[in-house]
Amino acid sequence: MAGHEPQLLPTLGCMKAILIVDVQRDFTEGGALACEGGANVAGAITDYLRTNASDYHLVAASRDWHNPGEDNGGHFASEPDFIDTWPVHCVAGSEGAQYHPNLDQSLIEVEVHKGMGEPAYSAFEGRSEGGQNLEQVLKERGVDQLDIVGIAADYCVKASAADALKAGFRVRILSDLTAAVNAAGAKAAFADLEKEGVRIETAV
Ligand code: VGL
Repeated sequence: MAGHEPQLLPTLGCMKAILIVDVQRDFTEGGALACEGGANVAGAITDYLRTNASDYHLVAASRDWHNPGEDNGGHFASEPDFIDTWPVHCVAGSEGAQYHPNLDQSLIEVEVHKGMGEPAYSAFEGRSEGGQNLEQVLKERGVDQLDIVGIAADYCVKASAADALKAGFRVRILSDLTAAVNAAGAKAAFADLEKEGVRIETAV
């Protein structure tokens, strides 16, 4: 019998990646669309990744990357409502679009940009340098579980988690590694996502 045992372990279906959503200067204190606690979250993500790197097959990140000199499909407004319209933020190549300095960007292996000429809350709307979308990037690497952290909990983290579920990933949000536009909005978003099957946990 022993001679008939397969040489390779069966795929156990636990190839895990982490997605860092929009940890950019403009979404942190002093930025155009500052979320309270954003700078701390950037540092906490760095600490978490340095300690837990071996848990992850892939570290991916998204950046909001809007076109200069236009309203990006109505996403920018001079009198924003902070629900559907926003002040100018994360213009491609600008200082505000940079990763927050507390985030160690050397830990990021794949990046997608989103929002070029359009509102794009979900990282799954983004493209890598090679033109792949995030789902393709993750599935090509055999990833089936995705942890999500970043900013803003109630917008881009929420939309990314919903799309990750739709794409068939097992999804977990590490809530203490997120910052929100509106804390009550994030709480409601997490409650909705939990009902859909997203696990809401903490890193520490
Ligand atoms: C975001 C508002 C507008 C986000 C992006 O990254 O969550 N929020 N654009």
